[in-house]
Amino acid sequence: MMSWSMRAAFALQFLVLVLSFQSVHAEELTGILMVEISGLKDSSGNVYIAVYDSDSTWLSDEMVLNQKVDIADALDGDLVRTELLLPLGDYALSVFYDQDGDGELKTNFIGMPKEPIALSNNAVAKFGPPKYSDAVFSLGAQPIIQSVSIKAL
Ligand SMILES: [Ca+2]
Repeated sequence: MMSWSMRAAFALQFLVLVLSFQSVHAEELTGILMVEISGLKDSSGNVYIAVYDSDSTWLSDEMVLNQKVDIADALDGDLVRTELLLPLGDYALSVFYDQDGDGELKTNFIGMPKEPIALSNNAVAKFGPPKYSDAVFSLGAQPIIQSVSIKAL
């Protein structure tokens, strides 16, 4: 029969094992998303990349991540390149160039963007707002690149 202290030692070892396994597991679940933006006419100011993970939050303020990117810092030739680390899963991106520098996407009275924008998969609006299902992509263990072309509507 095991003594109490032996049992405690076993329990502790098991706990350490579980915890170390979990941390390894957590690292494996982070994916690398490279975002490449073309079509910018300015080499200063910022672009914002909003990351969404569901249809119900798509294009709302409830993004998973709202990444501000300094164009001058991220410029590589004609492209703005940046790298995002995200848990593995399905995402859609909305990117805009903050022309007036207020940190927000300027829209007109019916909600149409008045600053240059791009969506992942280069999804476009057809009869109404752009759809999450057109912009969604899967981020797995292998790094992926989303190349988007920013345009004024
Ligand atoms: Ca703005």
